[in-house]
Amino acid sequence: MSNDCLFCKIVAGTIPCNKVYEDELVLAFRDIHPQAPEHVLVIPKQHIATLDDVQVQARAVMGHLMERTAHVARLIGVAEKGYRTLINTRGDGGQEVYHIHVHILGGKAIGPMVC
Ligand code: DGP
Repeated sequence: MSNDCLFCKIVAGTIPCNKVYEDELVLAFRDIHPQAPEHVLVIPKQHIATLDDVQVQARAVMGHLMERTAHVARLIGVAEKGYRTLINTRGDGGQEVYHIHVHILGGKAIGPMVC
């Protein structure tokens, strides 16, 4: 846990969230500023700042994060029609919260990537 990390505080329960799914390794909750009808963030409970900070030792938790992301997409009902997953990394990648998270965006046709 990192004391000055917003998402670590959500994991610890000191900041509330609209929880969708939780197990021993990951937490999924609704994004506070949704960019689609369904917008959920899936995070590891372990503090990892960015995708660039993922070490070999975190392979198991990252594999679990991806498998559970698909599970959460099914839970919120977007799997059948499809959805976008996104990990923003550092400044040019548009990352605002430095605790790695997968965005799940769905509930509408999102269309091709535009940068
Ligand atoms: P990113 O730009 O990839 O770092 O996305 C961070 C997301 O986190 C952004 O879509 C808004 C969301 N967010 C920021 N603060 C909070 C919060 O306090 N609660 C929740 N649920 N989401 C937050």
